[in-house]
Amino acid sequence: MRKSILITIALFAMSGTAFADTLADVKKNGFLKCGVSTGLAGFSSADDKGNWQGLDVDVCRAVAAAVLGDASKVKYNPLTAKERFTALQSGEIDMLSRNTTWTLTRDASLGLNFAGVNYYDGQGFMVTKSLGVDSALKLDGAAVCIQAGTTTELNLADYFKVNKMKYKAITFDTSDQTIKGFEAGRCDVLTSDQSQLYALRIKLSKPETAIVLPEVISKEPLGPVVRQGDDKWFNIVRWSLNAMINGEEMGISMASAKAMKSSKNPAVERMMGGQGEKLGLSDDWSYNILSQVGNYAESFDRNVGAGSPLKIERGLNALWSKGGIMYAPPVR
Ligand SMILES: N[C@@H](CCC(=O)N[C@@H](CS)C(=O)NCC(=O)O)C(=O)O
Repeated sequence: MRKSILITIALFAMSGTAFADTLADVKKNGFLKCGVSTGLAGFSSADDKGNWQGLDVDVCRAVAAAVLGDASKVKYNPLTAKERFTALQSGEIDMLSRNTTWTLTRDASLGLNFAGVNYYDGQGFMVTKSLGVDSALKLDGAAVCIQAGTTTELNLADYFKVNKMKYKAITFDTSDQTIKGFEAGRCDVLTSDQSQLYALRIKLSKPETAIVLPEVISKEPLGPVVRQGDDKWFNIVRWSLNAMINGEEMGISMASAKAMKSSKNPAVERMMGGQGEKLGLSDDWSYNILSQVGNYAESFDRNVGAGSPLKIERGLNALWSKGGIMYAPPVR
């Protein structure tokens, strides 16, 4: 009995692998189902009219531009940290682009694959100035506001253990609840990925009353995720992101994309045509990304960088050729 159940499960899994064709599904639907956060400024958040924007949203838009020729053909599905992987596993979404950290466990035991990194982050702490603490090492005994189902929970436990400190976790489901809990004084400190601390701080009624402590206690490479067993789709998501990063390196922007189409530079020529068929896409896949969504620098700037309220510096997320570690393999 048990054996037959196992065989059934194995066959089911194999058939899922053999027949999964997310590209065909997306084309048939005429839109991309993209999993995002429930609302995190700069990364994925919706305005009053329900228009989504952010660095993670731009990865969804890039994939829609590559596949459907139209960056606006995306249906956004807001997900909490706890819900996100199930939504992808069950097929409710075609891809996840939601400040999600690439780890061994997530890559190897959830039936999912990370297609790249669109933001190199690290976990930090935010406190009110009035707490009078200038280092995370002075947080022994603190009550900590944190979000359930995140790597943040695990890193926090490790950090306090290694430094022989105690803490009390006050757990929430969404970032909105977490920041409200912090503002209401439910905890002494809020911990999350550093970029998110800045995104949350601007939601406080008096942002200047809170400070981010200097310690960065983990590596949080954030990136888009797809289901295992559909390599064609995996490649499309991976190379849509790579097109944005390579676009920055080659200086191809929303404004210059059209003119760059007739460039005689061989690398730019390859970038703007001749590669689509290998990915199962039309030849203007990358032109559609760069002309409609823009390159990585443009997306970074308007969503989280100098042109946004967050004003995050490029830091690690600068191109490898400019002192950062953002590096995409070549289009050739
Ligand atoms: N990168 C970490 C943390 C991700 C996470 O969900 N962080 C919260 C902390 S603010 C968040 O972004 N929430 C957005 C939401 O509630 O939808 C992970 O992948 O586990």
